[in-house]
Amino acid sequence: MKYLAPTDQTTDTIVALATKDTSTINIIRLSGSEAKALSFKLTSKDLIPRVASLCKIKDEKNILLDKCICIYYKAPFSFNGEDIVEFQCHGGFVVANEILSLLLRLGARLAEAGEFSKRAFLNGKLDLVQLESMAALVQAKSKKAALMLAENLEGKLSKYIHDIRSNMIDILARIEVMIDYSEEDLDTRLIEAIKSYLEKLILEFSDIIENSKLALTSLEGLKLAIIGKPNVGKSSLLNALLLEDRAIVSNIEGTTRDVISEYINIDGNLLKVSDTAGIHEGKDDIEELGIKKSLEVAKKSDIVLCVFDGSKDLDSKDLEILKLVSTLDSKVLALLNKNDLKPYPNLESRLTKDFGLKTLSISTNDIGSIIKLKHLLKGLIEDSNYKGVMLSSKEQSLKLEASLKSLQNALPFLSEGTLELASLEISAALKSLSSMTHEFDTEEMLDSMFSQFCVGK
Ligand SMILES: Nc1nc2c(ncn2[C@@H]2O[C@H](COP(=O)(O)OP(=O)(O)OP(=O)(O)O)[C@@H](O)[C@H]2O)c(=O)[nH]1
Ligand SMILES: [Mg+2]
Repeated sequence: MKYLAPTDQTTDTIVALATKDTSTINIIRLSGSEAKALSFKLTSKDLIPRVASLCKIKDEKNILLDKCICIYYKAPFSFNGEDIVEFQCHGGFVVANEILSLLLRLGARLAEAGEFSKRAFLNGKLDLVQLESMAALVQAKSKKAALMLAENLEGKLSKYIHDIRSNMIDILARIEVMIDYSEEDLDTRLIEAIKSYLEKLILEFSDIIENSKLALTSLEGLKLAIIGKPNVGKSSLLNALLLEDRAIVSNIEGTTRDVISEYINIDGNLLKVSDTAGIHEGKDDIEELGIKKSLEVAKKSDIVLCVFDGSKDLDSKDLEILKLVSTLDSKVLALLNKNDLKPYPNLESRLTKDFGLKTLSISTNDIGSIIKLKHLLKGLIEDSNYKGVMLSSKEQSLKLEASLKSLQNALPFLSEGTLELASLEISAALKSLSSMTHEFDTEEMLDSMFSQFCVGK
């Protein structure tokens, strides 16, 4: 990768604990021009780059603080392009803090939040996309999101943006040259080629934005709501999914009054599951409030499990709920519970054919059907076969949307031959796209223009 700026040897040497002090092993990171010299004061060892050395750490009074593994990364071949020394010391509260204090006494400064990464950005080691991906990776609550973020950290999205930027710069340079031609001399084949490239980009960008939606939601963990009329077994289902008696279960209608939420892990994907109050005509204000809350939770959920009593016919309450479900944007799965009882005929086919719902027959008492349900949920969470580029933050999504909009605006101007206006829109598209990784530099466009064309004017 191109370096934006050479490593600034005059920056402070910063230090921080990279792990929680409750870990069994703690890592202290020291970064900056003095890192190597400071590590020598602690270890009395001339550390060899990228070699793990077992070192005794002693303080100014020669008191042994710890025996730990030290690794030296020589600039610029480190995470942030500076000299870095990592101390892998013993865990717990005391040892790491003693070493940290010693380094501070010897002249290092406590790093501010994100300062190691900021230096990585300033030294051209990571672009904005990679920084955002790294920050999100630490927080990711789903396997799919983590895999996608790891790819972006490796540079998948950055490369995609970089390649399109180069093409857009090239297009802009060509348009700038054409602007000076008279209308009759316009290269219509070139304009057509530019139009079809922009149309392809518009489709690609829309696809990326659409396919990134679920991935972006799954960064925070998906939300699942269990809804249905009273007594169908919603709370029993929550307990079965959790493998514990979290919610009160009884055959009295309206047992659950408030929303109960717990997290479950489905094959590496964290899912926030909410059991809700049975939806029906409430008998009192509190029940009404509970039902209102249930509906709100259902609306905000990514997945809704709509539970029915599979041993009984659908009644007016079920039909009300089915009407509600048809208005939701969430993925809905209809569960026919109590399949240990005699099933009501044709219920499954009615839900499938008349209401277009995916169904599963279960019993909350039967672990086999809960495993089947978890399997189906895994499919819903990881449903897309999309293998293209994924965005790793909502900000990136907004920037790509802005770029897409400008490209759409450029098309009619190209068709009309009003190239100045087309150029303005493509520049705006380029600017939005560029801001995803780093700021757009007009010099780049000029370089491209002057290097490729003999303008001669
Ligand atoms: N036979 C059978 N009974 C079940 C099953 N699941 C739940 N039940 C029973 O159905 C009754 C209602 O269960 P809950 O889980 O409290 O139902 P709910 O939908 O949460 O009810 P509300 O909180 O009142 O809305 C209880 O008596 C459960 O034991 C099942 O798979 N089979
Ligand atoms: Mg309940």
